[in-house]
Amino acid sequence: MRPILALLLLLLAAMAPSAAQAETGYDLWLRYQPLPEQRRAELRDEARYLVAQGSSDRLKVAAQELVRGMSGLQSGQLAVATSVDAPGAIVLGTPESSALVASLNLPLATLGTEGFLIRSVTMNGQRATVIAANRDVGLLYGVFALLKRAQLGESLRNLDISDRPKLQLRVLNHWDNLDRHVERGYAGQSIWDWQKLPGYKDPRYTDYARANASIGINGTVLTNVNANADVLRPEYIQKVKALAEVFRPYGIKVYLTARFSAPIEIGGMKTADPLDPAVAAWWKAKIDEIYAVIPDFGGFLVKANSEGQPGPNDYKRSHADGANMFADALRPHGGVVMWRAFVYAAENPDDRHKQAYTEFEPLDGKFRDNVLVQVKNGAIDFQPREPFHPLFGAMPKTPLMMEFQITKEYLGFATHLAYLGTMWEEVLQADTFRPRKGATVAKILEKPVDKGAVTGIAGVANIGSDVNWSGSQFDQANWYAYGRFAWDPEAKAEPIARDWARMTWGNDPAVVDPIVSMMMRSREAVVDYMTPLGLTHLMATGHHYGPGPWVADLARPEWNPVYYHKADANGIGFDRTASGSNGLGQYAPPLVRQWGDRKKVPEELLLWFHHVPWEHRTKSGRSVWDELVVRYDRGVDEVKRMQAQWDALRGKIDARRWEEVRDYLAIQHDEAKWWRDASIAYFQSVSKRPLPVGHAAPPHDLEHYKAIRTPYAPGSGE
Ligand code: BDP
Repeated sequence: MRPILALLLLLLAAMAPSAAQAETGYDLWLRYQPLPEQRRAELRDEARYLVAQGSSDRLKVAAQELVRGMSGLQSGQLAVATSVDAPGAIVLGTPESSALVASLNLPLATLGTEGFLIRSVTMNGQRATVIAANRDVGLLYGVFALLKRAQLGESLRNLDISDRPKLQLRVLNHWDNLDRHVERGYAGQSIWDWQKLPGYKDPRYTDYARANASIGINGTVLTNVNANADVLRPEYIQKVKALAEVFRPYGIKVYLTARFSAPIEIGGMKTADPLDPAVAAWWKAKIDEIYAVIPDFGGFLVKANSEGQPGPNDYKRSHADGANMFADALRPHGGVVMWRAFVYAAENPDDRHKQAYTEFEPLDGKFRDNVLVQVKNGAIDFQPREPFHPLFGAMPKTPLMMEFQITKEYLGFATHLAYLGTMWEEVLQADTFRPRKGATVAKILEKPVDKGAVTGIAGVANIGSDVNWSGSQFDQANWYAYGRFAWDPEAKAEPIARDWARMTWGNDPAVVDPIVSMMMRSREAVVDYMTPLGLTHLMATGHHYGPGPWVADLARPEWNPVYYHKADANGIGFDRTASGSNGLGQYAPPLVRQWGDRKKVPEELLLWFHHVPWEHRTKSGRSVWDELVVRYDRGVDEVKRMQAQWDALRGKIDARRWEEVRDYLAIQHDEAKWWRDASIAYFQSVSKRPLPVGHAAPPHDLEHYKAIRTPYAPGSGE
């Protein structure tokens, strides 16, 4: 072949869109790849042109996204028109912005400010699809809903869809520092390039906003809960303003973390006492200053008197005193305070599980109405499995906000495939029995405590500067699922996984089915190889990378894994019943009865609530010791199964993403084995029992595992 021709062919091959093309994961679930030929032709007929009526920035970005998405899926530019005079129009507008929409008299009254309606209609005698909403932001959500249908290869005919979010504040929490280090981040540096802001607005910020809008996220806290007061300085407020401008058309508000001692650190004051009028005045002036620059600023997230952060307790004031000071200054601007309930104190010898409840429950009714108390899903700390936090249902007069951790600090960082949708569904569907049976965590979050009271949810982001955004292809699913649960806390993990898989990897069932099955079993695998049967917090010190169940020498008792498992020659587990710490007593009576009984407690919570002898019979008939070993092995085996399923997808998925996942699964397998071997070696040194038949001894002795050091693992020094 002549060289010129060869070069030309090479160039053409590089340009041709195909499944074999190297995808990086940057496009997330918004890939808009051409659909298969037949479906593409149908879609061209269903969506032939766009008529967007209105002039706002939000309508503009909604229209842009629709054109971008449909053009990609149809493999041809979607036309834009000003009137409906041929079949196949997509009409976009609110009754105020669009005469066409107004003429239809659509039932929009129940859709609120963020809901939308999509309907197949006849307009000017032509077949059309209308996307309508009360406000422009609803149009954006409607566009993404229609695009999702199209991405899934579903028909756009005979549609009658309406939807609205069940929670008002659907927020990401970035644990990002101003030097771009992300606390517990496994996806590179912070995406906020503070040094180049406000002058340079990285286009990535827009893609971030698009991705978030596509799943209904409407707020983002830009900075770490372990806060730095510098972000409140005027030059940083300008940088925050620049981000707010990028996000505004996408319906996303910005929030910041407020360092409680900021009046001292950047205000030159002697005190940060919330009841000192000069302190309150300083915050009021600061808040007024922010709103003068960012009129739709969302408010503050505050971590106070927790893990060394300053707070109102430093001045013998309560959390309510602290939160209310901010709330009063924010209220005139419509801002909120998200006040974290994640507190536990070194000086407090009581079970860590109990401390947040003990401190916050008596404050019910004492917070201003623009305060939300933000509660982690479980009472300890984002572990692979925890029972729901006992505060849910226990503060009926206070808006409680759920806090999930999307970044997998305790579930294998970026490399382990662990779909968190199943964990979140488990927590959200848990029955609190408060005030009565059926009051699930989801229902408590959804129901405003008062008419007009605010509701919300927060997720600790797993987003960074990595090209694939989240550190791994599969961790994108957790960002996606978080948005879906934030929109509808009663959603189900399986269909969410399926939607994500189809949009991310393609609609071929031979690809989707194995991926969904891997995802659905993945979190339980992590539980099995890290913390089976209700064990918890056995990770190595500081960075939490790898096992450390033997650690017993840290200053604070509750920093040591031995505090959580309490294994000794007789048995294992934390007695939280009335004979122990009575942490269980913080739950409603039906749960106290069920979980307090060793025979009735779900086995996955056994060692969370009970200290049982090693020979305690589990449901399988095996002793708890044997069952522990069986579960460690089950976890490792599950990872092997995932590897086999993934291997079988070779060639069905673009090579770069496939190889990345293959390599990550290999790392996961090695680390699952490390967890299993080290944990068994340690617990056997305590239980002094033989391994059940058919289960191999760890290849090394305990000293070997104890000697493993990974001082530079992400998270060291945090
Ligand atoms: C812990 C993390 C720590 C966070 C803390 C929090 O290890 O980095 O600062 O949660 O939520 O799990 O405040």
